[in-house]
Amino acid sequence: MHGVLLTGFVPFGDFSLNPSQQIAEALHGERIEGHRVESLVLPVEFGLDVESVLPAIEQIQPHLVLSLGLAARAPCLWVERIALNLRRVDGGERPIIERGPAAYFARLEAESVASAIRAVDVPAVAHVYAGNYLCNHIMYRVLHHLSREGDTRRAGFIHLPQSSALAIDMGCDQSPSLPLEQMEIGVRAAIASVLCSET
Ligand code: PCA
Repeated sequence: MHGVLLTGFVPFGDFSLNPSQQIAEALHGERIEGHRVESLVLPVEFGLDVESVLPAIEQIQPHLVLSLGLAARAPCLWVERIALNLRRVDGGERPIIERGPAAYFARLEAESVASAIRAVDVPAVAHVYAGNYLCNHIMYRVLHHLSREGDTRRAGFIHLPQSSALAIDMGCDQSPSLPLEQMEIGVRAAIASVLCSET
């Protein structure tokens, strides 16, 4: 098992851009700590997201699956600790996997990854859980997939704030933002820290 599968999402809702897509695309083909990054951009639609990720995990057999998404209210990069077995549906919530485990911990040390991101001067913290929308869904489904295989591969999720360009496009409302280049540096450092913690 070698390489990194890095996923991002297309823009959704009122957002014209999604920094997770831009960073996934920017890092595609790059080598980090000797591992090639393969990127995949996912639709923001329950079901279609996993339809492309799970086969890619089987095909690429990556050592690390890192997913990225936009959290417009995040004041910095959030390295998510937990994915819940919960998804948003019209008027409520329901389990992602009926009778599946209530939650999975990320297969990375969220505190150390956040600290590695801060070490390159990019604000980041470990954050409790990834919400109840697509980001939590992809994180839960990837962790569930890896647990079913009983393998030791690493996987996790990082939520990104708005990029500066997106914040400008949104009319500079109250939401925080960071320059895209800074977030890209942070994501690269996050990947390197997980890969280095292996060797
Ligand atoms: N953010 C959403 C879904 C896609 C994305 O980039 C989320 O936080 O669930």
